[in-house]
Amino acid sequence: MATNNEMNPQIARKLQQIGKVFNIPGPFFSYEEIKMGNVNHTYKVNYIVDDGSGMAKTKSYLLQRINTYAFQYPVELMENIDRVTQHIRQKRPHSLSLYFYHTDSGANFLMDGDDFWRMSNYVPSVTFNTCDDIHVIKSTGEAFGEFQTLLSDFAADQLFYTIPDFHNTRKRYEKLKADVEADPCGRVAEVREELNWLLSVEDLACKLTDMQLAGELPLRVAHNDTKINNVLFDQETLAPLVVIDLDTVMPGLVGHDFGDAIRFAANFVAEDCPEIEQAGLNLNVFWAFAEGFLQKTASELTENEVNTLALSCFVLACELSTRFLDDYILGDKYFKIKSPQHNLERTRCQIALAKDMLKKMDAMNAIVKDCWERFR
Ligand code: GN1
Ligand code: MG
Repeated sequence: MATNNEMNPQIARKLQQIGKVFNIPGPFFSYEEIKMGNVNHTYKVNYIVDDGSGMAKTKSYLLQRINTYAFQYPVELMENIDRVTQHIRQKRPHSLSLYFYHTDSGANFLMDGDDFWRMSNYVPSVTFNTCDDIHVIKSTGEAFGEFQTLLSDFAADQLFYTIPDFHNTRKRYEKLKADVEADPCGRVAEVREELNWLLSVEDLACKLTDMQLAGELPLRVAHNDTKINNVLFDQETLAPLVVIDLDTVMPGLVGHDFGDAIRFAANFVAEDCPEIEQAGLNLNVFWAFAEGFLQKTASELTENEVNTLALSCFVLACELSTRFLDDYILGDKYFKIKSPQHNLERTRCQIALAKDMLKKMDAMNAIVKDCWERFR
């Protein structure tokens, strides 16, 4: 935890002021920045409260500054989150859930100049960026699968598109091509190899989008950002507690959630690992996640959905490659970067993973089919 000496007094003052607007009781005493997530800024803020018997204890909350370059409709986004969290709380009243605090005027956000803030409960937990414990992976599959089924009776048309065309792979490619033409930072010459490979697989990478537009895959309420670190686990039992990061909960395909989870969790290395020769699909992890996910969802899936689950992993790896590469070409405006080549390294790692998935596609399909037959 940040001590007073390590805290930036200006940030501390700002976070304290925001806490007041959300009527958080007790003296504020510290904060720490949580450096997970590539888009929003997150702080854990700590207060002193009475434990009910006159003794002081610490209570923590999460304060987040939403990146409004990525999320251009933050008010609508927060409305989605209120609806979705309410729906989940009604269906699972005794489970731990996310709660966003409201201001006196009833808003679950605070606009402070150009900054857009929100505040939620803090759940003591562990998260994983990489994990080869197959029990944890299977639980992650169950958690995201259950998230889908909890929302399967929620009217998708009540949700705003917080980022329009978020998983429209065709549009991601079109944007990449247009930005390559413009080449505003002079970086295209250096990325020709990556670009050519991505263009060579364009039709396969856009298969889900094409099928969706042709009405061959149903729209559901999807999480749309199913990295394993968006599931919080109990520190002792490692049971999944709650799915977080609801910014992109909106209509989507089941393959978006399955594919994104796999491309993150089942890579042998982190998604931005520069040693790309080590990147690839860990079939054990794939299998464990598929078991958990299909156990929860199999009975609701259509045959087309099942037949495209393995492919969706390749699709999501390619789609994210186009996004990382596009951001590199535009001068790193969207994703937070830790080094000048970070977005290019991310691109290369996702491409290496996608190539390996192509080699393992038959095995991936066999696993999905077997799970579906057992759990449907
Ligand atoms: C972003 O910030 P985070 O980690 O929740 C991004 C995802 C990408 C991911 C890649 C809204 O997610 O789509 O897959 O980075 N979220 C948004 O790490 O663009
Ligand atoms: Mg996210």
